Amino acid sequence: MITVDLPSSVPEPAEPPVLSRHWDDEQSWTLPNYLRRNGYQGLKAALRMRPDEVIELVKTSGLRGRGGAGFPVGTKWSFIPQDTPAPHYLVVNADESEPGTCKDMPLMLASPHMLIEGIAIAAYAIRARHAFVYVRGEVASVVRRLRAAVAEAYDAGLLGRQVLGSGLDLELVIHAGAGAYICGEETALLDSLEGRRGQPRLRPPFPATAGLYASPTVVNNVESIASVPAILRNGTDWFRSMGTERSPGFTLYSLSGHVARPGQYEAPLGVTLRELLERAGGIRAGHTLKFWTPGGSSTPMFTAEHLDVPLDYEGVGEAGSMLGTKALQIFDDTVCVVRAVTRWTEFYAHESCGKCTPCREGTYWLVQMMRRLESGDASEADLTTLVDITESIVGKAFCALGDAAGAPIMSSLEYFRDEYLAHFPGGCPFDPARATAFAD
Ligand code: L3W
Repeated sequence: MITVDLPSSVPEPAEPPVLSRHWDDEQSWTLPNYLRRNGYQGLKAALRMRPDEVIELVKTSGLRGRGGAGFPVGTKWSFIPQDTPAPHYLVVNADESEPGTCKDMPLMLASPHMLIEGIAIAAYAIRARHAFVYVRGEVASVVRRLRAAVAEAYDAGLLGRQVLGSGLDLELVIHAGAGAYICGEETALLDSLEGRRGQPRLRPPFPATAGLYASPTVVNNVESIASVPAILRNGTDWFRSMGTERSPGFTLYSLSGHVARPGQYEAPLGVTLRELLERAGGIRAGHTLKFWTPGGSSTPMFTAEHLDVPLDYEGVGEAGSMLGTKALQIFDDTVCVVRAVTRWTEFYAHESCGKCTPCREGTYWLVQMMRRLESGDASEADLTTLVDITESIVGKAFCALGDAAGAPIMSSLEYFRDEYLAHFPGGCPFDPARATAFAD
């Protein structure tokens, strides 16, 4: 084993990009290249502090979870009880599968050591000796990249016994899932990691008190953990100088669909879609924005009226949606909203784990109704039935998947009820054969 000699640090600008600054560098993922970019300096700083001081620092930074809920990261770490004999675990949720979300995978491909460094800091803070990264099973290239980086880190003394010569012992396992959306739900993920079929557990108890193997467990998203090293290196004022008061810092937004340059855009929290679209070259030529999602299909949709809503947990929340995973799916005027919502609904029905009746049966019926509405073989009364079914799922399902299935339906009805009505009789007005049916 060699123990790595950390080079002295280089100054860092107080503006994004932070997470994605080096994505385009040649071989950005190797340990020597990461070390040249202040790599593992955050861990070195953390190891000079007491674990509770690290938790306090992350709390003060205001970093909020980047996986969908925006829960404060330091607060979650502070929930881990310190007085139990049970081992503590850290689990990174890398099961990114929310429709439109494509930020964690490129982050892990380009900067796997940023994640590993964040894991070592978080494990030190919560006194965990074992950590797991639960990666979506389909992305074999990411699994290979992570495993190679973990091997480099062990060889360099950045994982294993006495990390960087300190008292921290840490084993890290990269675990590939089997491609189920439900395993992105933290308790289903834990069941799957334990070798069972991935289905959500009743909460409480939350994982912080009874998680993996019924032991205190922190489950954090990839981007949340990868944001921690820069906070340790640069301090909480630096982090708080970006973003907004209650949603500080920088984050990765995934832009997909009808934009000129789709991709990942790192920006401070509180940026607007209008600003992001300027960077992404705007809506594709000759078309206008019709509707978009702020955080994947699980969040209620927005329209062109919402171009200036600040994309932070407050702004989006006040406008009636959720920031979610910050997956901005952009749809222009050529898209039939009923068709888009039908596809999303089919996704939720397919991915329902079947554990609870409202979601298992309800999403099946939603698909039947949406297909009927799309085909035009329906009447206005069917819209009432659609709402009835949706309301019997939302808030009554075992986990957030049921609520998610209802979000695009209810929000599309709010903004585009006329477009639903224009489908019957006869079918989709966007069908070229009926192109004049919805001309205005
Ligand atoms: C201890 C308490 N811990 C809350 C913890 C809890 C969790 C975190 C947030 O859903 C959302 C969902 C998706 N004691 C606690 C506590 N915690 N109270 O805080 O909890 P919660 O319940 O607010 O959210 P959640 O269940 O983690 C996440 C939305 O994100 N989403 C993302 C979907 C992504 C996937 C995927 O990629 N596969 O599913 C998009 O919008 O709908 O609403 O850690 O333990 N008193």
